[in-house]
Amino acid sequence: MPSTVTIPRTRTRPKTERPKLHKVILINDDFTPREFVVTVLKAEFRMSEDQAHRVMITAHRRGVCVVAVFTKDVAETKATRATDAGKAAGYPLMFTTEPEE
Ligand code: TYC
Repeated sequence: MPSTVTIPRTRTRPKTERPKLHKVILINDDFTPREFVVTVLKAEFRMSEDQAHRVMITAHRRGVCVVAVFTKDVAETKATRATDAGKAAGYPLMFTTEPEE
């Protein structure tokens, strides 16, 4: 019978970490009409008129507003689609993403 005992030198960490969420951020500009911003927020982020108006007016007053948080892929796809909707209509509307702390 073998008389040695092997003790693992490294500890296995339980895999409970969730993927980091990423914020979609709406940036204010001086050219995109307010109503267009509201329309994009409703279409791309499934917001009600009321929610979309609140987010738009916050970005308008403060410069930026967090729209929502998603996994990295979803946040980037939605930010790109929403930015492209502005571009297609000739507006400089801009959505960016950043990881949550
Ligand atoms: N500032 C724009 C205007 O006065 C409206 C606007 C709001 C544009 C929010 C972008 O992210 C934005 N027409």
